[in-house]
Amino acid sequence: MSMKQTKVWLILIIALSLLGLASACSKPAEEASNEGGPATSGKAYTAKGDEGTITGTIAYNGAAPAPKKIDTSADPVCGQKSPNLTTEDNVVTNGKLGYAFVYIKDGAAADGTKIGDYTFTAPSDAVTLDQNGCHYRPHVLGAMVNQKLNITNSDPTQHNIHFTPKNNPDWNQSQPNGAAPMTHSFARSEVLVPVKCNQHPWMKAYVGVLKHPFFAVSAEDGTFTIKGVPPGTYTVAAWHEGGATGTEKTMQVTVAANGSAKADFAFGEGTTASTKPGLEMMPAIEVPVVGHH
Ligand SMILES: [Cu+2]
Repeated sequence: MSMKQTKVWLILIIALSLLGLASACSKPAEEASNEGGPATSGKAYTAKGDEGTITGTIAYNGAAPAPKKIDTSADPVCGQKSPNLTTEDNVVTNGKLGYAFVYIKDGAAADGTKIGDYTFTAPSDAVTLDQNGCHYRPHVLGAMVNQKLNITNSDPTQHNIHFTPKNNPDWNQSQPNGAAPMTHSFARSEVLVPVKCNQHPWMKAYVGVLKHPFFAVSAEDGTFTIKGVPPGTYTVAAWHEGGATGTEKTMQVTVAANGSAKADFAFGEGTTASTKPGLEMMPAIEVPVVGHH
């Protein structure tokens, strides 16, 4: 083989192995699921008028860990405005759990189209996350991918809002007292994005971000309603914070045309997580909260 031929062969071999590497490294196609993917692919869903609802109640069995009083002495403004601030990770009233995030996790409409294969347009109305009394209001909220999140500071002190997502970029902004509202949005779905305040370490909130509008947060009496659901069979998930990543439970429901399906969940004593927990980090372990006074 001449020098020139060897060179050609070498270049060919290098080019071929690079090609092989490139295909091995390229990411697998985006799965048509509700979590993780961008909101672009799929066919637009148009309401047919036969949509139904999913309603339910979130129970908390047994004695829930009592809310703990928060020591806000690090910022006198907080102590003055919210002298009786307590933790909100277990808001239980008469055995019913508030601030559980409920959503359609998977499933398909009656015609077989997977819910993740549809695209839904985010509402033009923003959802608001208010920093008020040195805690977030609401404590848990839902938003669609690319829906505007309005962040307000209603306190006479500075806050620092810090989203710590896994599927979306980190976002960390100071908001002095009297500052104009800020807006943010998430380009990818994520259940759920933790929110914290770098100024007041006790401040915690969670934002559930989905590609579709089928989610709700349980009210103080544990109830929730998800409206406008295309008839079909779905996996509904309920997430409750606690431990490192929270606990998620799922169940199957079928929504008939113009029908209403029930999805009642229970957390607490004698219940086990039925699937991977939210935030997709830890095995499904319920971590007991200890040390309440
Ligand atoms: Cu703060």
